[in-house]
Parts: sequence; structure tokens; C-alpha cells
Amino acid sequence: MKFAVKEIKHTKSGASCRIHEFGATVLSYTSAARREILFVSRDAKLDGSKAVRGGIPLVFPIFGPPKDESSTMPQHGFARNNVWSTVEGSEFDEDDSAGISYELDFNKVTAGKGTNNSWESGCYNVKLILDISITGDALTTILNIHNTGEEAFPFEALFHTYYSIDDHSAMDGSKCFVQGLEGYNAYDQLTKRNKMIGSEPITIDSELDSIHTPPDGIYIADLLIGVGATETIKLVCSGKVDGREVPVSVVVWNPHEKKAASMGDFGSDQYVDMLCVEPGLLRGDTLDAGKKATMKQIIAA
Ligand code: TA6
Repeated sequence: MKFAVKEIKHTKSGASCRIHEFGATVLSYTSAARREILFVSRDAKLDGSKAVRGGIPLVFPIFGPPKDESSTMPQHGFARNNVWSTVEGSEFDEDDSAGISYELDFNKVTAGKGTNNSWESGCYNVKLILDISITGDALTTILNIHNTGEEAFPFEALFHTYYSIDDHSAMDGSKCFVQGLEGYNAYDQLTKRNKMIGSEPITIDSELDSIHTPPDGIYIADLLIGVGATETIKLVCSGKVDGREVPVSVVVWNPHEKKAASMGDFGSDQYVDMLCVEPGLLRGDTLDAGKKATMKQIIAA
């Protein structure tokens, strides 16, 4: 199936980004300095047969596999597995920035509602709007979650962002790192064990799949990501539920060779070219009927 991929250009700075309507997946952001910030696997499916392996897949309403084993909700939920539509009249290109918005109306969700749960039985309803804006040196995405149903629902939401690592050095700790998670609790999804993160940068030298939860009182994730010999990315993320700030967790993931080779859409030699740093609201907050939540990430190249 063919899908529309829209390009947004910021005339003043020359920056641009491309968005795939399947999952409203941001596929690329090219800064004014002409650096491609995001990674997309060369084997990524762009035909709607599965979520795009790369860019910024949107995770909602669950992170990871369903907690209820009887549910058939797909891993990471339905937001990335359905066709979104552009919000009419939302595209703009002005001096300070350019952008567009996409929306997903749950009533039009066809894939991945899951079974034996309130999303499938229609108790819950939601409208998602993704606001995307670019300047010469930053890409901002804001996921707006509006509970349009009669019932409160629990949710998790995350930007599953894939960063491009220069000169194949994702495994070289001197060039690829994540700083700013000091004091967070890291839950290793591989060993199922917790550990505290010190001040040393997280370096990638084997499969890494770790959920970092901030200490009490920390609501903004403010990170520095090493993506090559000289390049770094500043990532600032925040979230609100019904107007009040909520803590932002950060997942760091690199599959390394063996897991990448097992995935079908991720060539076994590509893991050295990427790193996922994924900010999300992972506490399982509840959004009351009629209320809104937002999650924002600013990627400054
Ligand atoms: O964000 C890390 C993670 O949950 C990993 O455990 C791995 O499963 C990754 O997401 C990719 O998941 P996907 O469903 O896109 O293959």
C-alpha cells in the first residue's frame, strides 16, 4: 500500500523534515547544517505492514508488550500502526519556524486495538494530535492526548526516537553516549535488575535496553547525546497530565548485532549506526474523561 510522505521545509534556515502518514512517523530531520539527525533502517517497512523501524515512532497507549497476556494489543500500542491525517490548515512556514500537525481519531483506528480490553470494546476513546515544528537547529514534537470518551483511561506514551550515529561508532563510548541521567534509576530490561546511574556517560558496548526513571521532583529530562566524533544532540523533554507536570522517563536502546539480525527490518550491520533515546510518560498515569495530556521533546542538533 502506498502512503504519503510529506516534506516540510523551513525556507529561512533551509532545515527540513519528512513525515510518513503511517503512524505520523517523522522519518527525517535535516538541520540547517545539513546533518541528518534521525536513523531509519534501510530495511524499514514503509508499506504499512509494520511500524517504521526508525525515525520517531509514536508509542501509545502502552509501552512494551501488553501487561494483560490475554490482550492482543500490539507491543507499543496502536498509534504507530495506523494511518494519521494532516490537520487541515496546520502547515506553516514562517521566519522563526515551519511545521505541521497530524491527528489520529480513535474511531478510525483499524489496527492494533487489541482484544479483551477497553480499547477494543469501545469503552475508551481518544484523539491524538502530533504537532511537528522545525527551525535551523531544532526539531520539536508535541504529542497531544485528548480523552474524548466517557471513561478515564490509564496510558503510557513515548517518543521512540532513533538517532543516527556518525562513522559507525555506536559502540564506541568516546563518541556515543548519553549524559544527564545522573541519579535516575535504571531498570535493565535484559537482566530485569535495577541500578543507579552515576555521572559517567552511558556507553554502548553491547545490547542495551534500559528504562531510566527520574528521582522524585525531577520533571524535565535534559540530556546530551553523543552521536559521533564531534556531534552532540541536546534533548529536552517534558510532560503534563491535566495541566500538571509529570516525570519523564528515558529508555535507552541499542539491539546490538544478534537482536538486530533477528528483527527482519534491521540489518545486522546497522546497529553501529544508531541509538534510541526515548523520552516517555511511563508511570501509567490516568487521563480523566474530557481531559488532556501532552508530551514534548525538543531535539537540538
Ligand atoms: O524501547 C525499547 C524496546 O522496548 C526494546 O525492548 C525493543 O523491543 C524496542 O523497543 C523495539 O521494539 P519494536 O516493537 O519496535 O520492535
